[in-house]
Amino acid sequence: MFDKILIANRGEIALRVLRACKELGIATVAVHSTADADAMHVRLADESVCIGPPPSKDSYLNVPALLAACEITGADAVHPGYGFLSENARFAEILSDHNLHFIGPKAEHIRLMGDKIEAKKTAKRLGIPVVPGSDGGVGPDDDAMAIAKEIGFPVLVKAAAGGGGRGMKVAHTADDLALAISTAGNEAKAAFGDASVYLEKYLQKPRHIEIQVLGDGRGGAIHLGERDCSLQRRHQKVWEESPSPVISPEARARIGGICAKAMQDMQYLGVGTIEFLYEDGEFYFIEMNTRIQVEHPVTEMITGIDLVLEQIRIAAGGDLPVTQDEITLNGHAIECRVNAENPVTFRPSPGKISRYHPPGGLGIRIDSAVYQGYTIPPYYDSLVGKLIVHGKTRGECLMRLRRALDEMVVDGIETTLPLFRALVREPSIIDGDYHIHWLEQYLASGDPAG
Ligand code: MV4
Repeated sequence: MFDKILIANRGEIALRVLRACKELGIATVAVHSTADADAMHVRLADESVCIGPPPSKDSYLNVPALLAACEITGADAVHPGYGFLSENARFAEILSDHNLHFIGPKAEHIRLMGDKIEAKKTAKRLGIPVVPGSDGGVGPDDDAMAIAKEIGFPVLVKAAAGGGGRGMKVAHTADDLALAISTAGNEAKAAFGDASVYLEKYLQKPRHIEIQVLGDGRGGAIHLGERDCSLQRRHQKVWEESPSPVISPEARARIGGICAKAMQDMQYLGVGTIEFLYEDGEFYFIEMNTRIQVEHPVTEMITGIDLVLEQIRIAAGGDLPVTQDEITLNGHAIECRVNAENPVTFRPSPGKISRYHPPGGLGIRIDSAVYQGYTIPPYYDSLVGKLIVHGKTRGECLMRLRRALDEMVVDGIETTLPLFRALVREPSIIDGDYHIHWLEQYLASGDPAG
């Protein structure tokens, strides 16, 4: 097991990793920019190192500074959290070159899943259902029109180096195709330095269903059910829940089994999330994330498995905590990502939290690093904290969530709490009747949270 872990991240996930380390009896090193000197994880860590000024490129993405911090403190492993360097294969390799452990998948798997064309080819080869589309990238000499007509319009042009919604263009008819391909390619070249694009059948109103997997790197792998992350705004998840209101136990077992088998075949190491679009009873692979995700607590509440703790144990050579048959999915969990943003315009609202009262009671969890008097800096994401609620049923969960949202106080800044107080009372949400475009349509329809 590791002796000392450097947490190469900030905010709530840095605190989350720190908690797992403490429970494992592992010493902790916090790194922070000058803007995060008063952060909770810095206060609670055994040691802390300032790694630079506020801009991420000079601090949390500053590899030489992170390596120096490991050297100074004698850390033997690095946990990247999510975002920043968490899916940077080169960073994983550099750590290995310096005899440091990267708490994450093998670099080859990070790199493989970071290329959306290779990821899809791999998924298909491993028996994971994929969206109908081009077999690989679509180049200037390919007959893109013939491929598109084979797929059937509308088609979606996607950047190979994209992901998370970046570099996507819809071609509704043949007339739109050439422009969609050139626009997506140019934008991908500018954004990612790679103009490669591929085509997929455009699914009009799917849900976003992701499967949590855990592998030991030696051929053992399990799935931990799904999360429904369809409530998104501009590709930012807002509300995630498990189980999905529309996935049956049979569908869960089927797609979960396929994902677990694929991870066994890959000899995948650590936590991973396999993302699907789900429409008319069918799952369609779109991407795989090779990191711990923001919404991991939803799965933890349902399974009782500490995903970050297991991530660390498995990275140190440990076995899977349970067999597939030992996993039981209990009750229902919903996570609301509370952001320091105006609840109508979503304009960021950093600043000092003058009053902070988190809700409590049975089934209530707050993953947050803020406190009364804390100042949310303007340099990073606007997450105030994640309110995660568990109940025996979805109905009980919604009732508890409604009460928790009404109890929660965050003063001094604007937050998206009013949006969640409206959503939890919205009939479509109460019925679980929504898709990936529902939230943006709801927000465009009026002033729901104003
Ligand atoms: C799609 C799609 C429809 N059809 N692919 C957006 C980000 C990335 N995860 C893939 N995304 C999509 N891919 C096909 N073939 C619609 C989306 C999409 C989306 C997916 C999940 C959650 C929210 C979304 C919002 C807009 C578009």
